[in-house]
Amino acid sequence: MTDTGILRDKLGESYAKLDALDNEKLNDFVELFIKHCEPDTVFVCDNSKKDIDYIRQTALYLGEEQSLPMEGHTIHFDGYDDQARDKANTKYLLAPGKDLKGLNSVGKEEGLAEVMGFLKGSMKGKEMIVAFFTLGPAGGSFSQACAQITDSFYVAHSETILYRGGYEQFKNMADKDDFFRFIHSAGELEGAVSKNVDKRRVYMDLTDNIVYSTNTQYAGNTVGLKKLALRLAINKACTQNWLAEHMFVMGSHGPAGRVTYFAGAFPSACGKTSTSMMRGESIIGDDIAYLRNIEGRCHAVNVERGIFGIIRDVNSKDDPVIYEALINPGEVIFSNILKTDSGVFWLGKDGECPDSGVNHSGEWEKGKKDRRDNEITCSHKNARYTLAIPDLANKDPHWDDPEGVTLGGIIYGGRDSDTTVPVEESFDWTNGIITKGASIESETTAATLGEEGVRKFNPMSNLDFVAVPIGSYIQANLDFGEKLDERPKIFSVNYFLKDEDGEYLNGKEDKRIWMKWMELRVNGEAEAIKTPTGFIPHYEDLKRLFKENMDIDYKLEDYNRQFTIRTLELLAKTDRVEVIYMERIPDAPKIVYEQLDAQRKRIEAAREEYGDYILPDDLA
Ligand code: SPV
Ligand code: MN
Repeated sequence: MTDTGILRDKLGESYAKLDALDNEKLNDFVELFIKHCEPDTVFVCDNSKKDIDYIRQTALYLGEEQSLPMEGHTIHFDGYDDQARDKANTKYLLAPGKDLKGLNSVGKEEGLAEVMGFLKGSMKGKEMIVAFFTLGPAGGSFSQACAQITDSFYVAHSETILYRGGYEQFKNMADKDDFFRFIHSAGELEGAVSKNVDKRRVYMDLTDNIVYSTNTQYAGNTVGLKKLALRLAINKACTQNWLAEHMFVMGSHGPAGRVTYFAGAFPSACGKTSTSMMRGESIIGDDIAYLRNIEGRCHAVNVERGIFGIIRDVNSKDDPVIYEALINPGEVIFSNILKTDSGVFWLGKDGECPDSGVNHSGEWEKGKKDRRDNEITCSHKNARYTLAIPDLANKDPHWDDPEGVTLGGIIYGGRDSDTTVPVEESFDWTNGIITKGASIESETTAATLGEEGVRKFNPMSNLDFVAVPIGSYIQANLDFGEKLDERPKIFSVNYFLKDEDGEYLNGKEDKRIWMKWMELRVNGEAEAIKTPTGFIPHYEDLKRLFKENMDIDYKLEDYNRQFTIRTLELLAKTDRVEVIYMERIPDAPKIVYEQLDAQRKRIEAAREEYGDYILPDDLA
């Protein structure tokens, strides 16, 4: 039974807001963490403008954010060693008898004792915030209720931008027990940042749909509705024949006003947001999508309503739409960039970087080094901006449709300097899921702590978030497609091919052309060349698309270099992926090996006939 005495006492004026939701499980959750974290006061956010303003103002008042000269803009700093998702300390709490086959886990009892130990008394002297959101548009088949408790006004503020308010949904819930719960405390602070990052933990309990996060502020570790909820959703989706994916959703604008919808999964910092924000197309979401079978067709929604995007290299040339949103008035939280008296700066912004200012390392000047003698750049490579999609000029008219949009295509991307072509269509759903999605290897980036540039296996770009054994997750993807009457086509893209001198083989905006080609393929309006690994574009089609869309004369020589079938590298990749499945994925479905083996045989046969490096024309 909930102790309404302690709730009334700590919530004060907020009590009526919680009471109106009439939800015993929610009251118990709030009470438990009031007793455990010992906040001075508790604020309940009912998603009214007044409450959202209070959260924003308090983030400023407490110094978790600072205001900037541009109207609506604020800046937040995470601690110097708290700049990315902490994969090592993000673990599933494993109930006795459960086996997650290699996923990072800790015994439930032991893990709970540890994280609850860190949370004990963690809100003394602070105010606790209780806030409600929904994942996916409210009211449709996709929507998932969530309750967040946090002592960070920056986290709560971010959530009011990134997610749809859920207070009303909590009032009208059909099943009052069906909500995800997130408890976060930044822990002890030093200035405005988490002091004890050595005690940073993100522990997830899949049985109770609750996530515990502490001693961190970086949004990927703290904003419950983002990557923490994705893990809970993947677990739920796998048992209910839907998919929770690390995907953008966007509209690609084809001939005669036609719009074809695509979802795309790319590892972090591999061009996912900039693809979804591409010039000339329209955005629905940039990071997380749910996919459902609705009357035999694949529907997708953006789980979020905002973007927490990487700011590095966002400039007027490469990302004009985002850039405009970042240099004009409107609500934006910048994190971990450089603040100066004359404005803000980040790596790759238009203009010259100032010599000094304040950044995630404190007072900064050019050449400053950290404790490990590494030069500190003006902004962190994983520095970000947070803004709302409804504020964007290029939002798709269907961005908030309760039943989502019907997908024509699914795209898998990755950072690959030497193996796969810039764009390729798979033979069919099964082939695409296995040889494109489940075979992604991507060179690591600054979005997670650790070394950069190492080729890492990352099935569906979702490895960091998969909450069920990988084999079952792949099987769930296969089954999902199997049950559709109309399947989206599956493509791979690679923006990161390099030549022998390490120069990129493609311009940053070439992806616009790959998108146009995929749009035509989905609608049966372009022919293709069959390779051992799928279908690639004809030169003439790309030449026309480059001219029409970008006024570029695309050279045959460039096409040949980009679309050469690199059989040696492809064979090596096929072998590497097979070994990974054999060694690390004990529950891999048999079809994985069958598909990889068939692919190897096709590559070998082509190699025998045409040589190690095959020009597209040889296969046409
Ligand atoms: C990513 O790293 O994939 C992101 C940002 O989208 S985070 O919130 O850190 O997950
Ligand atoms: Mn992401």
